[in-house]
Amino acid sequence: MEISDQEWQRVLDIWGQVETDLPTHGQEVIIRMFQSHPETTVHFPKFKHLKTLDEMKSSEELKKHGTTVLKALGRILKQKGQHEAELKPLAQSHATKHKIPIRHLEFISEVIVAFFADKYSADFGADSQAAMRKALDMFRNDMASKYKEFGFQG
Ligand code: HNN
Repeated sequence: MEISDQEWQRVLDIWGQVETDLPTHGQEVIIRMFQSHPETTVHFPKFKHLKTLDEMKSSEELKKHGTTVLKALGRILKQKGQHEAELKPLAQSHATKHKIPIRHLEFISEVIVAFFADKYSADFGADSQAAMRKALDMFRNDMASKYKEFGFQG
């Protein structure tokens, strides 16, 4: 899969806005994922007690986890595809320890694009959305290959 310099630029431009407040963005991504795909909550025993939207919004732990996820994703995206070093440890833990199906990585990818499109309607138009989709597709494909190296079919 080829991602052009211009496409990477679009991805990193929107990421610059996301990075102005990672905790708020991270919180929203995790909550949207839990709400649209409740099966993703099974990976998080520590969030099981969060039943309502208000409880999710008040959870500092959830916010902290959202920050962790977006920080890791930002580090990966900034490598513009040369992300082997960043990806490998994450693929290992998500394959062998957390056992996260690739389908769940797809859920969060959809959530990220939809949320940024809602929040940044002026700066994240169709071309930027397409570029972000390509970058997240690449991330997922490379995670899937690494999963297989670690013996997890994903
Ligand atoms: O690798 C690690 O285990 C370190 C913690 C971590 C990081 C840096 C996790 C993580 C955990 C461990 C949480 C803890 O120990 O507090 C768990 C249970 N993840 C999960 C579970 C599911 C999950 Mn993910 N992660 N993560 C990261 C970093 C990045 C990251 N994780 C992701 C998804 C979609 C899911 C399924 C719901 C996920 C993504 C997309 C990313 C961004 C690269």
